[in-house]
Amino acid sequence: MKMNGNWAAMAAVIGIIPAASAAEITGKVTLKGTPPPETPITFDASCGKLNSAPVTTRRYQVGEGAGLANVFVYVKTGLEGKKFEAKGEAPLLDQVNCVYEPYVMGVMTNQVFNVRNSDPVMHNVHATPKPSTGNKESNLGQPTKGQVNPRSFPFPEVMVRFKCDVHPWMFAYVGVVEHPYFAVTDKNGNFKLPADLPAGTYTIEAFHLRGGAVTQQVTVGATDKKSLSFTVEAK
Ligand SMILES: [Cu+2]
Repeated sequence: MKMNGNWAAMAAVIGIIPAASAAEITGKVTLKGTPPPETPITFDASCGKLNSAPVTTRRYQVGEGAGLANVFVYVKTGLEGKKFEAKGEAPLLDQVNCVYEPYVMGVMTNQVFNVRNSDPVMHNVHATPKPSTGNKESNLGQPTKGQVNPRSFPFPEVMVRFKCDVHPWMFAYVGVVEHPYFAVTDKNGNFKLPADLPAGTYTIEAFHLRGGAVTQQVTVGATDKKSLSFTVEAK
């Protein structure tokens, strides 16, 4: 039996070396009730050329099993006093065919994310944080296709609204928190928080722009895997 190369892996499996914290919280957000119908977007001439199919607002995007998309799920309390670094590539807030993509995303405080114009028309990226948070309003003209500008926010805020001053139908929302333990639900309402969550007791909030916030408490050990269900009511 070969020992050297596999020793660490074997030791971890049989529990000699403690595994790194790997609590994992996944789950699903479902919508209860019937949401109001979405509003068709009336584009101007230049944006209309980029959109051959009809586009609507994205207030309630509901998938399989009443799963609700674009819910920002994050650890609201339980990580106070701990310091975290943002990992991986800078997130991207794109503008594609005169619509922000994604509609909802998350970043850490002070994490640089990129804002891109992928369209052959001018956009004006206007961040409108709540003044009480300490985050600053900013206005950024992006006249050129392919233009990329970095942005960041120093203070937590769920959510910072972005609008476009050229196109009044364009909105996006960025959740800013002090740690990396957040996710946005996919088209079927599923989410998965990053898998290296420290053991602890947490308040998890599922925040939907229209339906509001739902919270629940969860306690996870270092290697626990827990699945949470949230229900948001249509308003
Ligand atoms: Cu625009």
